[in-house]
Amino acid sequence: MMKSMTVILAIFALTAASSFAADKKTLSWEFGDGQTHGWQIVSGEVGFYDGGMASTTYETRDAEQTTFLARSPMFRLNGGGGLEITLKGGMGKPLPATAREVLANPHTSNGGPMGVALRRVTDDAYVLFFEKSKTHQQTIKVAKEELDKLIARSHDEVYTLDLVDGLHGGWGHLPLVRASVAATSVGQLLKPPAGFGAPARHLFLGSKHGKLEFDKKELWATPGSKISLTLFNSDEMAHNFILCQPDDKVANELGEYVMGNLAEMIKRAYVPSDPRVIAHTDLVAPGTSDTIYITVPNTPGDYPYVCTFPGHHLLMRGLLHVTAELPRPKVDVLKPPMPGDVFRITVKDRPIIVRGSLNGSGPASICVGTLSGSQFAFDTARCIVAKTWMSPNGELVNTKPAWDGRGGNFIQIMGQGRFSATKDAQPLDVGGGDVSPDFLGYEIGDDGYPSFHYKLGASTVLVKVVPSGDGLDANFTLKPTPSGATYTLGETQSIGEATERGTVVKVGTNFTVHFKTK
Ligand SMILES: [Cu+2]
Repeated sequence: MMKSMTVILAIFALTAASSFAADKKTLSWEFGDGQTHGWQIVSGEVGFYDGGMASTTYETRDAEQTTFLARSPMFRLNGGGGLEITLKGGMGKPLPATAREVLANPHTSNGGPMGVALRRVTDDAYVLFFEKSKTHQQTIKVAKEELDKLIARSHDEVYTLDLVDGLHGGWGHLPLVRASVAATSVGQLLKPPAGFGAPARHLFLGSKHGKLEFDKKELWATPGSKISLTLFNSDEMAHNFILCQPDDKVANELGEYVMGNLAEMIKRAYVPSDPRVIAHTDLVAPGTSDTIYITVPNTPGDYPYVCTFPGHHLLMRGLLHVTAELPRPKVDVLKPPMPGDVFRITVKDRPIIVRGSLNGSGPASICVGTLSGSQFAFDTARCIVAKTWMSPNGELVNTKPAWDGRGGNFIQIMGQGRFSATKDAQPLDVGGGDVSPDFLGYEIGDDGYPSFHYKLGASTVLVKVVPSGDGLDANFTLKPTPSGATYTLGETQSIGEATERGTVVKVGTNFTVHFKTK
């Protein structure tokens, strides 16, 4: 009886902790008015474009770009619904696994990552990431059930939405038109004390309900850095967090001291006066949180943390790893929250364009799915049709390997291969010898097919590939007409009467190379 009385007293004796009572509201942001609405510009410069928030910079196409990263206010998912993002603009490479990998490349060239991620704040992991799968406005929805899986993993996780655009400039931007998520803002819980400055990182810790465990048994911080640590308590019992000097016995010894000196310890919110205590929260009552600000020790090591509420120290503990290099977090939720067939891109009533890295065609490939099933990949670096394939059911590519590899793997063609250019092939020669094509960009015509623009020597080159007869026609326009321009035929190709592989055909202003695919 006496014991339970003291526990209740202790709860009422708490100092001012912040209540974080979860509502079922939806946080939503609309950027059509040219305001950032509390989003922080972490990298690059913000601009507003096409009804959304985007990077302001307009660098030269394919030149080095400033990586743009805009970050929403921090929030906890509240289970009241799903998540919805509306994006315009282009498509880029998949996002890496963490925000710090994005920021490690403040400049990107030849195509950077593009998309929106749900970032777990404590370890910086992109637990869900959203990329556009088409080049027009697209709304990506995540159902409540998907977000509930994240909540089940930890009630006490805090997230941001990160808008990443490493591929703006001439390639087009990635304007974020609106975003909404069933979540509760938590930024107001964080108020660094005067003179502390802005914490380099925010760590969030919670409890596993009914288990007497912290939701994380490991945390990471770099030596000497300034961090905030918030203990959320959505459990029914009071908890605290005590960070200790590296010492295997300290958690047991502090816990036992509290148990043996309850009368004294109640007055001190169960924090023993011990030189091994580096930092601690208040005793945090159910439904509240407490945030502390810590200057991380300069000495690398494993610093134990423990809850010293009587009896909790045996189970409720973990280690803060102080290391110069933060590890890549284990991200167990990588699946983009879209229908299962999203990876296999199929042509319906309009040609489809998928950009990515394709084996044999290079990292700057543009795959085009035509309405006839004759598909091709254009290698923009070399100004060539690098591959053709035939897909009777209209499938174009499978992007799943690229998703799974976070951009490190190739996308796969779907269908039967017909033509593959050799590694160094550059069939169009304007007569200047070893002149490299300079890609100026592509535009999509009213018919949905792209035309590719180049400067090659003194000429501009325009290439448009469209389905024709038993395959594809690559229509070339050269201005001014270079004297002595030639085109060397590959397999299954023809120009006029010439069909033999390796034939060098002299070409003029307009000429067509036919690729047989059927
Ligand atoms: Cu506890």
